[in-house]
Amino acid sequence: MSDEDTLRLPADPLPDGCILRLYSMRMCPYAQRARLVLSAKNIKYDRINIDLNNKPNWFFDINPNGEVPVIIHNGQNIYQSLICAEYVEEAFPTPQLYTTDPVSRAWEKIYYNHWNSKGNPAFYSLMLTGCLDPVQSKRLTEVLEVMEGFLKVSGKPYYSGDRIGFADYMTWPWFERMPMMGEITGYEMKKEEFPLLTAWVDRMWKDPAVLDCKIDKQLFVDHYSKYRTGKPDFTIGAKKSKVIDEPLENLDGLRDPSTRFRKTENST
Ligand SMILES: N[C@@H](CCC(=O)N[C@@H](CS)C(=O)NCC(=O)O)C(=O)O
Repeated sequence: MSDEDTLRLPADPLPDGCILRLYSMRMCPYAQRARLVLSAKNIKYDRINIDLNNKPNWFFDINPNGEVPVIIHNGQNIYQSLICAEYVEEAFPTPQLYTTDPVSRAWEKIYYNHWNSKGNPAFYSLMLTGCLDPVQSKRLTEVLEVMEGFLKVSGKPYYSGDRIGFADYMTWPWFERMPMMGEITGYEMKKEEFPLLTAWVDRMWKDPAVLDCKIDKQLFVDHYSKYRTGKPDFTIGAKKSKVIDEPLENLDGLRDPSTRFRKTENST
């Protein structure tokens, strides 16, 4: 079992050199947003993969939605991927990933918000059909056309301008999953239709943070094939499937707000 599959509590000491703790899940694109920003800033952190089919009760104390990513930094919990990523950007300002000019920064937000509000739902709706459903394919294509248009109008190589930055990292995880989408549904983001987006994807693949956070394509196919049948395996990629060593009842202390971030007597 790899260390990132050992369930450690929010208040447990960080491993040597780590600045914060990230609760994640290997295949999660939202957690990948946080990972990308942390990697781009060279921040050493303690990553812990949560088996979302077996969440310990205390996990709801650090995120009442029961979702990853969650960051624990200086005893504080931060959740929601965009908020986590912005938090990292603000708490660790160098290298700066957002553009400084207010207009450019506003447009970075417009770009990734478009993907977030329109692209994500279209992406998942098509993936869940498991085929080249014409309605859902068209829906995704329309979002990609807007994303292509953004690059065309700006004339820049990245959503963050002349260099890779915040908006690129917030959008990237779903584009990394496009080949998986092809395997599962037959959908293709064709170079002829999306030349600028295709060039952006090629450029993104050269970035060290993108490479650092890369997930094996076959793992994606295996994960989303199960996911779409309603039986996801959130421990996929772990060296063994049972990732929680400790009886769950020993981990319940943090349910009580007065013991928040403190270990129970039973926990190790
Ligand atoms: N809006 C949230 C979405 C996060 C999310 O949906 N994460 C998924 C994993 S990819 C999750 O934790 N799901 C909880 C579950 O399946 O029980 C964010 O941006 O952080």
